[in-house]
Amino acid sequence: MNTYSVIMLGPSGSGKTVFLSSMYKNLSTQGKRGFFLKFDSAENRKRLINTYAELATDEKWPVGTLLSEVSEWEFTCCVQTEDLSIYDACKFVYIDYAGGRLTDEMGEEDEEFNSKIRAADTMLVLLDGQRLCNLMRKERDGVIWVIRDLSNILGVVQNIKDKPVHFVISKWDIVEPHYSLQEIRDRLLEIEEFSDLVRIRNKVGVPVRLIPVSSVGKEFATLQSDGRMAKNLGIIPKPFQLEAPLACILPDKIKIQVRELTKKIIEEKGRNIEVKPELGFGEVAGQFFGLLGGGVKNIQQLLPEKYRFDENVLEDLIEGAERPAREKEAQARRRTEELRAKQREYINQVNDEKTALDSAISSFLSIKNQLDIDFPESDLGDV
Ligand SMILES: Nc1nc2c(ncn2[C@@H]2O[C@H](COP(=O)(O)OP(=O)(O)OP(=O)(O)O)[C@@H](O)[C@H]2O)c(=O)[nH]1
Ligand SMILES: [Mg+2]
Repeated sequence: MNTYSVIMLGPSGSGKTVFLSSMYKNLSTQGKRGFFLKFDSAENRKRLINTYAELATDEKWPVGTLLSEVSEWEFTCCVQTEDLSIYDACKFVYIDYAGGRLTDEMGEEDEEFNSKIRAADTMLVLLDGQRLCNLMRKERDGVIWVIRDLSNILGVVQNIKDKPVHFVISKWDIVEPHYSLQEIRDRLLEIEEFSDLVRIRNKVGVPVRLIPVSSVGKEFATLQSDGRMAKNLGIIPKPFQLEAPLACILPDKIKIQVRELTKKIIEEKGRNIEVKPELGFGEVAGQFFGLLGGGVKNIQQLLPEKYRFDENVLEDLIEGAERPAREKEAQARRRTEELRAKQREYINQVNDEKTALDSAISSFLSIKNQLDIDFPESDLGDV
């Protein structure tokens, strides 16, 4: 089965473990979404479900991940058809490290950690919403976060230039009443290390996003004046947008794959064409089709096995990546309707692993499109 891996990076307390447990709980049933996640290992399932139960019902928050603990969570993404048959589509592996590994002095180079990063398909970088609030309010904790935590993480991310980077703003429930995503984005881009990292990726066409999420939703937690996060145990958690980072993995990977293929073919053919940094993705894809002749079918055959999706799905993925991030709202809404209709079509055709994956991808595209509508500033491609 195709497996896509995500390495989670974020300092201690940024919300990685809580995010994972809540994401799993939230995505473990299909609902209208068109896919769901299941665990192969009963032990892991129990561990994550227990963390979630603790999160939702105990007075205390789940304890931080131990330095020695590296958790790899393997989820199978499944699709259930109208006659209730279930098909596996692909696997997602999330690697959760103790945040302390990034920020504490570890002595020697952590070779295992480095090789995990190199092997991952996507980087999910948690930016702590609470610290972002400190930063916005010009508080000392915000400065400490920039100098110590953010700088460390960007140091790790900057060495890896070929993977999508999803900056996930955690604890959006406590940020949202005070600041908009645009304000947070503007403030982050004032930090040179951050804006440099984004610009370098934009030059080589590697997607970078800023995605706000909340693992508990509004009203569940209240930030105290001493910085403690108190729970309101009478409130049921209503997680917000936890599916968005997962839904962006494959659309963003395809974007990189097509650009790389274009470059390779141009080189092989010895053509005197340049894949210029300022070219939009649509133009790159256009060059590509022009060089090859024929349509998406050619791309399909050249892609690595784990990205060789159905032609129509690839077309949707490419078209989705081609759209300017801030296209007109009416147009984007129309596209959502189209994608939903397609999703229903795909789900009716599922009869094996491959068609299940095609169907799951059409669900991912709907979610990604909704993110583009709700938070057009989430795509950092225009920086
Ligand atoms: N308000 C709010 N608080 C959150 C949310 N997610 C996490 N928190 C708070 O942040 C704390 C740390 O979350 P963890 O998931 O344990 O952090 P971690 O990144 O796994 O930390 P380490 O395991 O130490 O690396 C929690 O105990 C909560 O107090 C959220 O969505 N909203
Ligand atoms: Mg943890």
